[in-house]
Amino acid sequence: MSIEARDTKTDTMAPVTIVHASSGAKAEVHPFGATVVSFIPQGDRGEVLFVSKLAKRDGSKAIRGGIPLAFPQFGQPDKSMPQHGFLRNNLWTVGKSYDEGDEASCCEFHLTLADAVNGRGGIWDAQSTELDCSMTLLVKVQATKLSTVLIVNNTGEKRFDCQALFHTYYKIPGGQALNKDACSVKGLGGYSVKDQITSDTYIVESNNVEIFVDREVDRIYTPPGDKPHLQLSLKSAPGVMTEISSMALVNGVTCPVSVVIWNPHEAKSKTMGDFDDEEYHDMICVEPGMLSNVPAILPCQIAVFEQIISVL
Ligand code: TA6
Repeated sequence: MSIEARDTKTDTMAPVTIVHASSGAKAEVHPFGATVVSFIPQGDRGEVLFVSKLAKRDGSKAIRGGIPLAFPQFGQPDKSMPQHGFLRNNLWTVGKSYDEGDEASCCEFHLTLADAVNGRGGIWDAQSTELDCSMTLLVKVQATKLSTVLIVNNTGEKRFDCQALFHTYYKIPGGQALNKDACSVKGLGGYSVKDQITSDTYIVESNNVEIFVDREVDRIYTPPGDKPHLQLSLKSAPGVMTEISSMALVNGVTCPVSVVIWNPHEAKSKTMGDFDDEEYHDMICVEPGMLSNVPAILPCQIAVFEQIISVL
């Protein structure tokens, strides 16, 4: 494995490249937000993730693309807190890197609550919080897999409720995100759906139901009780498949994993300064999240939340 040389003293914002030597697969992680901004697996698939050409990479705002991290909440129910929480808008520390035999090449990233100096708000406000926690993101690169594991350690004396989500942006080649034959998601049979645009609610009839982008899509899919682990497939182009799986443990107990599917489509794209007006043709977000029925993390306990992206 190799981590490309970086001058950690002067260049804390330099991205880290993790190379799985035997396969040539590699990932790039930006320390700002510990945001994975690239995954190129072995073979001729090329780049799996999408990052907007207008994305800010200077720490002025969360990176528009790759795998931004949402915690301690999804969305912005409390206006004093930044949208999707404070992990993606703070500078993380690059930790150790190591190989797991020839199986995987790994690198860790760390953030303590005290280091999260940008925008916390709510019960996490720097001036008043009684809570404490520390975060580790483990990024594992294998020949055809990328795994991200978010570990939240309750280092304080009080329990706290939270949500966590991998806000993963997938690249759709050839600008075909709105082509039903090129871009779709399957495998969510039995999930209950909340459409954030229309407020419609319904149940996905079967795993064969194809979910595609025909307008602004912003939907939360919540698993039925017997499906805590997420396992779905994304078609990015005819014959180009990605398996996405996710599981979570809180206080050592399985926590259900929901998934958000989002594409801003034309109108919303025009409102985002760090996203080109036409880039909605080039991406789809498939976002595993610990969003409902999440137990409070107890003092001295941890949440472990993993997303595995496997290219077929
Ligand atoms: O994941 C869907 C969503 O909550 C959308 O509502 C949209 O706001 C998107 O996240 C992007 O949010 P951001 O704060 O990154 O612009």
